[in-house]
Amino acid sequence: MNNSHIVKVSKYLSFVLRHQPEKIGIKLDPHGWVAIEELLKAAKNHKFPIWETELYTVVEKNDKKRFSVDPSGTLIRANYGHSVKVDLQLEPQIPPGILYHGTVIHVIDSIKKTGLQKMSRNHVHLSNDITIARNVAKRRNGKSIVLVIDAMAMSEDGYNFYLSHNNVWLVDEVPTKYLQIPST
Ligand code: HQG
Repeated sequence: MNNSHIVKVSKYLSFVLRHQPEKIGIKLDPHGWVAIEELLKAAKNHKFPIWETELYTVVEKNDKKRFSVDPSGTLIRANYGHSVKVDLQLEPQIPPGILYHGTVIHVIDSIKKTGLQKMSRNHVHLSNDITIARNVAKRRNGKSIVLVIDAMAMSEDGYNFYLSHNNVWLVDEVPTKYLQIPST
């Protein structure tokens, strides 16, 4: 199975399991799960056939652990990154003192005004690893910048943090006062 094909399958699964399940006529349950059988059938009907072995390769080998299969082995969901409304049933957790967010300098003025917002997703995504934050920033066009978040203070002030299955920290927003923005 060649890697570029696996990347294509991963992108396709991200698209239908996070953003537009209706495009291929599937419906996620309230927690984001869908039957693997239904997903594979729908993908095939929409001219993107996926072998079951490919699907499991993507779930298991994916660099960012984007997907999970439930213990029964019959359901699949995306672990994070949704724009469709789903309740991932994550419990609030105490975050590390500091978290990072990678972005690009041309959105800094806007971030200075409104803080970090979830934009089209269900959460703002943060990392405890600055290298990961740098890589998130590099996905975008423009000069990268990494913001430092005083997660400890936010937590003490009552903001809930959730840890996704792949170590991405999720929060509803980050108001400006908790942000340290390096000068540009
Ligand atoms: C920016 C990938 C203007 C924010 C990654 C970001 C991540 C603002 C963009 C995951 C803003 C949203 C998520 C404000 C935030 N004004 N811009 N007030 N507040 N922004 O893609 O964190 O490969 O929704 O800085 O690895 O970049 O898909 O969020 O640039 O974990 O698995 O608005 O997606 O994972 O972009 O990335 P995104 P993100 P996957």
